[in-house]
Amino acid sequence: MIKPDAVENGHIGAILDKITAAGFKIVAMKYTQLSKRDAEEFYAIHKERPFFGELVEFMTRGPIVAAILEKDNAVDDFRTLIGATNPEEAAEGTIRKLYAASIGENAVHGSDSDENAAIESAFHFSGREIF
Ligand code: FUP
Repeated sequence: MIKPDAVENGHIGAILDKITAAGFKIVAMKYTQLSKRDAEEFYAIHKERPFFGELVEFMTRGPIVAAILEKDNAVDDFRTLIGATNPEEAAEGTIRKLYAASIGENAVHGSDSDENAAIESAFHFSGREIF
């Protein structure tokens, strides 16, 4: 996902450019906005964490871009491309270093395993939206 902060700041094009330049193929994509219920479900794993309320508030405050990306070693390579969760710790040139302001508003989401990538893909897309 390209998160609401990056959308608000006009970074959709630059982020997609970095993603495709890094060799990812976009096999599904949509511009949409998460409801409170959507965000609570998507981030259910964090529901007991102190930042959960703020996370849901942030993720629902404006539109996002959801996409499914395909590449060999996609999960690890995408996490390398986006950088650490906290942009202050993200490597130079990573998407979060370039476009994120804080750990809470960190511009992009990437799946953390192939298993979660499949779950998150099904959360956003139906079979006929995937190419
Ligand atoms: P990531 O996998 O890099 O997206 O990071 P996590 O799954 O650990 O966290 C998911 C989201 O929770 C982050 F993108 C932002 C939010 N978060 C905070 O707001 N504060 C924290 O200390 C950790 C995560």
